[in-house]
Amino acid sequence: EAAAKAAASVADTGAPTIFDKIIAKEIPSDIVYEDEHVLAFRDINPQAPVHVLLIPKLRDGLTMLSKAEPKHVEVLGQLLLASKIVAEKEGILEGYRVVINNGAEACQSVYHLHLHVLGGRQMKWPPG
Ligand code: DGP
Repeated sequence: EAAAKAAASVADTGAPTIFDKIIAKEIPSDIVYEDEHVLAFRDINPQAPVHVLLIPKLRDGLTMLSKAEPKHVEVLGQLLLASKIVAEKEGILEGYRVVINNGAEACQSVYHLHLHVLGGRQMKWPPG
């Protein structure tokens, strides 16, 4: 938890993130789904049997959801639609959770918008 807190305190500087290297395939990732606009790969620190991260290939200022503007509407829709494709591929269509952590208080640690697609176990509510 201390590590998560430390990571979450990283500010939104707009600097490139590790996800740019994953998109460029400069560092390996376990890719689940990819199309022209989005990339889905397994989280390195899974919190459920299925834990996939879904990101726009072009960040375009979307370091975090709170930076969303009207010009992002299309890619935001593409991400939600792709989350269904990921859930289908992972066999969890009947129950899964989609999470976006926004900012340090929500434990965001990577400032490139990403959806967490979680499933494969009974999820709890409220989240921590
Ligand atoms: P968040 O806390 O919402 O910013 O989530 C960032 C997630 O990114 C976190 O669950 C761990 C994951 N992550 C960080 N670095 C890497 C990496 O190099 N590879 C993969 N596959 N996941 C990563």
